[in-house]
Amino acid sequence: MELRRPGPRDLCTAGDVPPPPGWARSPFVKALPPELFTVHGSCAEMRWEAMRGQGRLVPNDRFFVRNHTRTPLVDAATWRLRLHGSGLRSSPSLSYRDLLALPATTIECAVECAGNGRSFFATQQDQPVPGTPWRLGAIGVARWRGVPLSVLLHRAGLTDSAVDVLATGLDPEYAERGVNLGRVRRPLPLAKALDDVLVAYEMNGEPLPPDHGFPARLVVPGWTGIASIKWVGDIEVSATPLTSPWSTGTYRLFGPGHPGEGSAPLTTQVVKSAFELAWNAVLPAGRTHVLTGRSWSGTGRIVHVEVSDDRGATWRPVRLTDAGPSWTRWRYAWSPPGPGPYALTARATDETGAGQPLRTAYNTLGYLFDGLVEHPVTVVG
Ligand SMILES: Nc1nc2c(c(=O)[nH]1)N[C@H]1C(S)=C(S)[C@@H](COP(=O)(O)O)O[C@H]1N2
Ligand SMILES: [Mo]
Repeated sequence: MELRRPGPRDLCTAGDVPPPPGWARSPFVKALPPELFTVHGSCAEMRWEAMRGQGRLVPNDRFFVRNHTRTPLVDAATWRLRLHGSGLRSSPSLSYRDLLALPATTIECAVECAGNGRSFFATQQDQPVPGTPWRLGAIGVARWRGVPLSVLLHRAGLTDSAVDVLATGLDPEYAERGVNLGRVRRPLPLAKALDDVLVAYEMNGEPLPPDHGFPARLVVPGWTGIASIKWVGDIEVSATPLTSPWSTGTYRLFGPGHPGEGSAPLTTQVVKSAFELAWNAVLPAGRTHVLTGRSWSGTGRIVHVEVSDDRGATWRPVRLTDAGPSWTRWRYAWSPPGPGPYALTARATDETGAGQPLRTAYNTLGYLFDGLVEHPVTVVG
């Protein structure tokens, strides 16, 4: 299998990862215009105002990117997906054409980084944490088409003793503080792997874009984004439990209230809400503004959303305009009482009763922020 090198069109952005020799400086392939994205090193955050007027799905050109290093350009003609391990009876190796010939399904689902909302630990809770300082734009929803992972595993012959499924990406090895952690990989328990996980090769009706995992990636519904391994080349199925640095050293909750080795590895996402509005938006006074937004959860459909413009003193229910399997869109006609600075807050509840607390319980790596976000807006007379 060969990795193609980016050409001259892959111009330099704000990448902070030294590229392998011969590679362009940019960790990304797609264009990241500033009206659609905020770039944080090798990651690109979606601007929420870019979703106003969009349908249910986040178009591929504005879907956030979370790269540990850089987007590899994988040649589909030589790519193979290898399945192997002590939990399988055979060790098949599939080509891109083999994958496309298998029974496929399409799902609408979110990919959301575990660190989405992380910056609010520092800005709202006075609890600075390391890591990419996302606001709320480390989420995207797409229609993913691909082969259920269960189909691939059953065809390869699962043994009765199989317990864990470890997918590994083809992007460069990742080093942290001088320690090479190897290729990005993370085990999934067999039950989840057989439930609703997809080996996706299409995103919103197009072949997966390079930045989102071409030629194939996992899509793990409801779970933190790290489970959805991009550029997958290898899937190990094991009869003994597997770990990786992404299931032991990170993507757990660490800190007060958690054991020294951290919580169990993160699985499902939490409840969040966002306005489709620029950060520090300026709105004219003396008018009603139709505010639009979305709320979502990794554990169930959103059933209720309300909005406050006075830091939670009073709440008003919003109109849910379209409740889908991924996120729920809503709108609220806001008549600001007068000019001045405001903090707009939305909070949602899902069908399991999970909601959004005033503050998120602190954890040292800043995961699973579900607290109330104060979105700053200025109304000018
Ligand atoms: N191989 C590989 N897979 C990966 C990553 C990565 O850096 N390398 N990042 C993970 C993380 S942390 C997230 S949040 C999602 C982001 O998916 P996206 O870039 O398509 O939005 O991909 C996951 N899969
Ligand atoms: Mo992530």
